[in-house]
Amino acid sequence: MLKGAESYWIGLSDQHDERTFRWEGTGEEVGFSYWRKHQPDNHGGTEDCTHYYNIDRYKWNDMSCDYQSQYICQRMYKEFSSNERV
Ligand SMILES: [Ca+2]
Ligand SMILES: [Ca+2]
Repeated sequence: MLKGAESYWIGLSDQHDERTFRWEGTGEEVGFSYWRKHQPDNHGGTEDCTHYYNIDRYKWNDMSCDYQSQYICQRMYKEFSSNERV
């Protein structure tokens, strides 16, 4: 990951219909787009979730959903362990 960059997931995915990005929850098609250049590229054929970095003008990139759950688990673990120390 780029230095100083934080990644944020947005609830947008094309898991059910490749190349059609929908909001998770409502299932509505996204009415606008703010993709980075050359994205979404569905890299490796497995990128169905969307995130952005707090740099690069917050532009979107599609990324593997597996990575998303991993990231969220790590975050929760960190918060949990820091609470424990207090
Ligand atoms: Ca995809
Ligand atoms: Ca991508």
